[in-house]
Amino acid sequence: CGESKDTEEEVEVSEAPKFLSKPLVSHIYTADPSVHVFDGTIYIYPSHDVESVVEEDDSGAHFNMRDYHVFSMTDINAEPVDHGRALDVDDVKWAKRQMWAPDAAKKGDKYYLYFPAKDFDDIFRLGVAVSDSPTGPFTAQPEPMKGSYSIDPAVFQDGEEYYIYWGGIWGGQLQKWRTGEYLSTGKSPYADEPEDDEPAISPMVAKLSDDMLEFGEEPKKIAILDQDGTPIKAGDHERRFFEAAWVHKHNDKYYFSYSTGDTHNIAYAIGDSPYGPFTYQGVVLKPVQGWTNHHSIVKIDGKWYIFYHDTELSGETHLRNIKMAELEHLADGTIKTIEPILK
Ligand code: FUB
Repeated sequence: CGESKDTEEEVEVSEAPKFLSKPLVSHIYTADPSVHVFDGTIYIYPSHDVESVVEEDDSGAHFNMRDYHVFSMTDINAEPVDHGRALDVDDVKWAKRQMWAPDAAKKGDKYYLYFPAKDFDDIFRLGVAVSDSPTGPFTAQPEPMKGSYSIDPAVFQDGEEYYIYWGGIWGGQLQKWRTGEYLSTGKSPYADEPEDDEPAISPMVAKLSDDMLEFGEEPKKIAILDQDGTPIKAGDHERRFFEAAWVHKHNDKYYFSYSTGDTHNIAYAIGDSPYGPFTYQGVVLKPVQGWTNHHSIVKIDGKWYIFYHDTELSGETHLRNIKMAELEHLADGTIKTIEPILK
């Protein structure tokens, strides 16, 4: 027989993080949050959205950002601290405009900021800037990464290796590189896409060079497959890759997550290697307020979180605010779909 208990069993109450589904930053507009934990501190590398005189178009010209601010949080409930301007377009020799979604990595005692921007021919390239501090200021390399194009770089560290993922269609120009050369057809951003029944445009991956400043190998296309092993088709807008690549690892599986663009989901696919192929699984985050959806997934103190953005503060698609929510991997390895709280 067991011991009778005269005291109530202690129940562990895990408190919801203070900022759950609330804007994390409200003194400036922020978007596309790439989050990392470096030496026990949480760092957020977002885009810095600004009012723009440039008219809205299908290429996203109204996302006319010109600098980056880095934020830090001592823990998941701490107020994010703005460390000021970390890099300005005027300090990047090759870049003309549109400093879109960045990411960062730490190797040794150096920090690397990866960012897309349009060059003086209005072609998106990827740049790298270096600092001794995770919050910058960062010093940009004089040239973009050799052979780089398109947008949304995301760096994933797997042991000693660092992989960079990137790409975005339509305004992100990835469809213009289908032949290996930039197709300046002058047509609409959708013009150079494959037919609906052809495989969708693939996001890209490459190992980074030892000095973290260039691709360390020939970039490879990433296959995103249906459950039956066939590539997701270009016409499958609910599931095909659009932009915002991110990779995280859980139970030795690689999770490739991304935005589906005009259907506004963050979807994910699972693979056994950082190069893929990745098999489509479902939706991580349903559409948020505003057209774009862009996220990062990170483990902090043993719990998984998704950082994302919406337009709660402004109601304008190009003036976004970053948020966070808890993310759950279910026992079968799938991710529980998150319904962002809409107002
Ligand atoms: O922030 C500008 C662009 O909007 C990003 O590069 C895309 O991922 C989308 O969020």
